[in-house]
Amino acid sequence: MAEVEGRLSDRTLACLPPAVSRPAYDRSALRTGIVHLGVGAFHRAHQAVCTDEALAEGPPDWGILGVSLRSVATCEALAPQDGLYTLAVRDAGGEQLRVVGALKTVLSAPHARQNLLGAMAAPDTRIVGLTVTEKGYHLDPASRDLDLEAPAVAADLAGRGAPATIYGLIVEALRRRRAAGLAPFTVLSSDNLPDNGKVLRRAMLAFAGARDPGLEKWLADAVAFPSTMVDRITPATTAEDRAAIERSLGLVDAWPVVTEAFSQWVVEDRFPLGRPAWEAGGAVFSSDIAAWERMKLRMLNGAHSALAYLGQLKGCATVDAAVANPEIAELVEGLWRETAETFLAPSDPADYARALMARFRNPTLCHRTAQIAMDGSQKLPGRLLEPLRQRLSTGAPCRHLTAAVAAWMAYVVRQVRAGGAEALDDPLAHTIAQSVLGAGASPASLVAALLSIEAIFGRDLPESEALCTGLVEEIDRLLVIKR
Ligand code: CS2
Repeated sequence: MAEVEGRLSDRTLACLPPAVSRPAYDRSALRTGIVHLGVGAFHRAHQAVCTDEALAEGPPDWGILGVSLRSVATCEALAPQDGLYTLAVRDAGGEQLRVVGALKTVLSAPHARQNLLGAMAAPDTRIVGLTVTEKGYHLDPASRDLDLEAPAVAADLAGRGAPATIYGLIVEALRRRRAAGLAPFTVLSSDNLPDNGKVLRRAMLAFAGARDPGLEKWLADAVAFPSTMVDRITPATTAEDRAAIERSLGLVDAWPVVTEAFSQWVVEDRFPLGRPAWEAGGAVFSSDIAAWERMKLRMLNGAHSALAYLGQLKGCATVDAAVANPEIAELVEGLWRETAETFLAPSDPADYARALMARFRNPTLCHRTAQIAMDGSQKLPGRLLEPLRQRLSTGAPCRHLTAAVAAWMAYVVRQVRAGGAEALDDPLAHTIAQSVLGAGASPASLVAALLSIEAIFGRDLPESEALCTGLVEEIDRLLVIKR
């Protein structure tokens, strides 16, 4: 096969095949209005695309400075491409390619902390966005309070070295703005946390208060933390995706993003310094984010976690393969029936469930169950344990929610027995592994040991006899599954 020559960049945009859409605005006029922390695939498939649409219709003030908080890989891939990358939208109808231009610059925080802080404190910057995944918030998963003792948070608080966490960076940038007489930027979380804006505000105030009570007061009075619900299924890009996209482009793109056609963004409209006209990209502004967010987090993400763990146990590597398995499909449908009764739905949950199943069946995404299975300790509480708690408190049946939690338990037991803590990709891997290895072999002792991890299950759930009995029955069955 012929080698692709040349690389995607401002200079080569004109060489793209006509079927590939490209930025419909003058990129050389872009100014940085948004600094976005966590420039992974999800941000590039979602908010950056909405911003691209807004830039095509509005002023050039909302270019994005995309920041990798830990790795250098995204920056090394995108900097030579002037921040350009391809979005491949795939469904049964085929694939549509589009080059997105909203990222004006990309940088890697570990190598450019002072530049980053300078950009966050610059007058043009009006929004600091975040997609750093649940663990990037360093919360106690059960209480959702900031863990001031998490090593990275404690290091930032003690001022050891340049700030590295979202708290250290944002609070330092806000301190500089206050000292310079500048209004604060809006802090916009787009992660899958219940009440993401409120929770981030509480954690940020706790951090600022531990550092400087005067700054905490300013933050409390002046900084807006709108809540959001974000949705677009975006699997990690594979080497095969990259090679196929390069062949279609006729140019090298070191880090394209693959996603589905569906995209949804519901945002609370609180941006004191203004915002892009994201409506152009389909964003909806609402004062009631909670209803949207509960439905999405408990139905889409809850089902995702359930099918990922059961899928892993049954040897289903991708989401579409998992939902093709009758037992997994039954679990997902049952979970939806139980969970749909735990929130006030903004639209008909049965329609929402049907649309979700169609999205999960998308055969072109190859969304890996192993990717979704990561970080279970951070994901379970909002997705599965909150609806479970609600139903337990009213005595409502919880068979499917219980089975989903049991699938997580059986999955971690299997991983730990095979490879210890290293076999788990989770910030609480060591705690989970200790519980599993310290428990006896019986299902009852495994359930008791895992349920006693307070950071995940709180103090109340282990006390529910109905839950413990249900979990023991399920685990007993799941642990004998042979792949
Ligand atoms: C998934 C999400 O990996 C996961 O935990 O459940 O990333 C999911 O694909 C997105 O939230 C969809 O909007």
